[in-house]
Amino acid sequence: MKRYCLLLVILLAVYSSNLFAQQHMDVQILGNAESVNKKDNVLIIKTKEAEARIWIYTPSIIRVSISKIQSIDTSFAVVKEPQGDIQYKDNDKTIEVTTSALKLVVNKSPLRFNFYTADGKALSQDDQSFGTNWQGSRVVNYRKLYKDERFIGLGEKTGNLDRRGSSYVNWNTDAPDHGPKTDPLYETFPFFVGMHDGLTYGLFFDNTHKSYFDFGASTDNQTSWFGADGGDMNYYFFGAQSVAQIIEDYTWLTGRMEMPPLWSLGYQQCRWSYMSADELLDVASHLRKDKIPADVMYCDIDYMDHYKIFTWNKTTFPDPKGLLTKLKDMNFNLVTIVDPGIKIEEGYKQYDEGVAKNYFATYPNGEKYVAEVWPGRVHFPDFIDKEVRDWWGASFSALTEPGVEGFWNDMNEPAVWNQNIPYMVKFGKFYMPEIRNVYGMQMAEATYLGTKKLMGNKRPFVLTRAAYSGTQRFSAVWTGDNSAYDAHMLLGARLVNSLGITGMSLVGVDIGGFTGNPTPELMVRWNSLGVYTPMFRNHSAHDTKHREPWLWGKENEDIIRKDIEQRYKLLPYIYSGFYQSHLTGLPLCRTLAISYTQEDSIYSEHFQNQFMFGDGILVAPVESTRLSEDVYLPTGEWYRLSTGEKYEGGKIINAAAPLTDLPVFVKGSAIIPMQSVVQNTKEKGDGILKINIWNGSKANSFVYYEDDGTSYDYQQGTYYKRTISFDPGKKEINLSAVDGSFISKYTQIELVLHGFDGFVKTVKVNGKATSLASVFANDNKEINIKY
Ligand code: MIG
Repeated sequence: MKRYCLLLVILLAVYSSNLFAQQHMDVQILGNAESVNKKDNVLIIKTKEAEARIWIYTPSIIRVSISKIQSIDTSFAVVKEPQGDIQYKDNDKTIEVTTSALKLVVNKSPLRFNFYTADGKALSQDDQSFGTNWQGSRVVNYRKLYKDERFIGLGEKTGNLDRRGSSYVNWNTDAPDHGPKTDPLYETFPFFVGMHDGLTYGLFFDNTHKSYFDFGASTDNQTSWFGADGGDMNYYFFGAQSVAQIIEDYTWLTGRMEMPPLWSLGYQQCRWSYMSADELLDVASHLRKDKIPADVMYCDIDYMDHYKIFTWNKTTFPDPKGLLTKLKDMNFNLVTIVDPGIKIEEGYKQYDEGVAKNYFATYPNGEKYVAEVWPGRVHFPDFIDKEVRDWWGASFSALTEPGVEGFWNDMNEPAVWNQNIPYMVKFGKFYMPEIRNVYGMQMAEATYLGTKKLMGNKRPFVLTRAAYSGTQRFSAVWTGDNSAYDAHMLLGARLVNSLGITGMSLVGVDIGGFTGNPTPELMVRWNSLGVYTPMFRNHSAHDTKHREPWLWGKENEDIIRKDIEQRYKLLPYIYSGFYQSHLTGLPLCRTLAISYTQEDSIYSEHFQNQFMFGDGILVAPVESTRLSEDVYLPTGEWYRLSTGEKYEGGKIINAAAPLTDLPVFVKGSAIIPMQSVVQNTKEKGDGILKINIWNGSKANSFVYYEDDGTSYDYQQGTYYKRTISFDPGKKEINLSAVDGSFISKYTQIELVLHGFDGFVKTVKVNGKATSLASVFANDNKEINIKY
């Protein structure tokens, strides 16, 4: 008994000493302003614990950065500098910074940041008690949560369109088998749009550490907050009063996409893996034989020699150049995969060079970090270093020389078996947790800039799985390993739309679902949604059934073909849509929250997957098991694309949704340029551009854009651009004079009028009566059409 008691006493002692040994990480809250100074274009406010700096980037973008230590001010995302000086009023208790669009009122004691519209309406404010604070190196900003405040954004995040009541972590992660609620996934976009009281604002937290967002996920909805494990409280506040303008401002700051190669917008056929050149060519020929329009074939990891990046398997892919020539003859482009892990093997070029030049990640003592991925034991290149990026970029000659023009960057979270890269692993001077979220983006940058150099004036296509804000400058993204079930298809639509808010326009999901096997119905339905997905790729995992269009029975193949044909008909519209992304950052797939921000129904779980595909088309994704579905049509006039049936918006309608006809609607007054079916983007076609206009009560216009689809000449003015406008009041359609020196590949323009009263058979073109059918595309002067 005595012994027993002693043991108890010892145990208790050990337990309590542990308790006391535990260190509190006290919260340190940003305190009172002690000095206010302006240096060049920065306003600097010092408190006892930290220094806050304020810049005006544009009248609608103000940056605030609060740091405890003098940190290096660099960004992977931001490509712009402040455009102007900063003026401020130092009042007794506050400092006011005013622009034509925004007013920032800084409370001095304690230091809190409150944003208003220029005319004084509250947009977003610090929580007055907690504001910005620290626990050790962790920095957090608590904000006031407005009663009806909604939040959208954060890019590739699962969950609902309206993120109110949810919390998220940014920590780029390989997420196979993720479900509709899994978090985090592969990509980090710490940018959201907040909305309340009819107002809008945006906030970009440019911090690459592991970060956190909480949109009132706590009881009683007390605050919303965001923060990171390290780094500064460094954010850009956007004050534009429309979601579209906020996206335009955000992509002004973080950059916009260049024009993608036209071929990348066609149908893409992928598989993990086509195991040999012969198998790949068989599939390509089969697509042609069955007249399924297609542009792209893929090589997944098995084309390599033992998964060594920049090599080809000599047995199964013995003649890369021959393969590429055969594909080219069939008008196919090839995309090959590359992973970041470099196999540890003496005699392998990239390994030897990387070791010799010290290009790989290390432990703090300089020893190289070893991980295990597909090739076995590997080292990881330090893509944060420009010299390493240049070296990586130049290595692509092994792929560009035989003629590859597309480069798929996988596993760049980076993924390793067991997912646990020690926190002390260093990439140059950075520890892994500081740069993990930008590693994939830096690999994509290296890939894009390197292949662009190797390919001369041709546009490479780059696709990456991991990403950070700004990735749109270099690459397309896809949403990783999705699964073959309906809820995942709907999630895919939300992910694509959410990525659009954060600047990523060229986005895809694996059509059909990567893991698992879709039912034929799901395959058909998902393919029909793929038509309206910016990047249209059919892809599947090695242990699943093949997914090519002819494997679902003749009837289903016919539906799949017809849908893919629809994609090709829409290409003139889609390409013009990407031109819009290039110019303004507005994505091709737009959540309804962009244009119908104030309509409550669009945020309901039932309608949140709907989106606009470009300016004029509304798409309602429908599960494969449902043959009719409730659709919310926002305020305005709408037509069903397939039937021409007209609807008054601001209402819920029940839409027929057979597998042959996904509910797709066109907005009244929409202008949609289309073409006849072609088998691929290189096929010449019949030379007719079909400008479809749907009747409507409002005047509308559309910028039609065309260029050679492959080179960078458009940056020197070699494009064909004209504004098409429709004015129902004047009964007039106008094509502006052509801007740019490119000669359109179309020789005729056919006007196709939908929903117009009576028969519009003849029109007056520049005053002369002529048939509705045709005006000349190569008539570069203004064309005025009276109907
Ligand atoms: O460990 O390259 O998400 O698209 O097919 C899996 C094989 C590695 C993951 C990618 C998937 C690709 C697969 N990859």
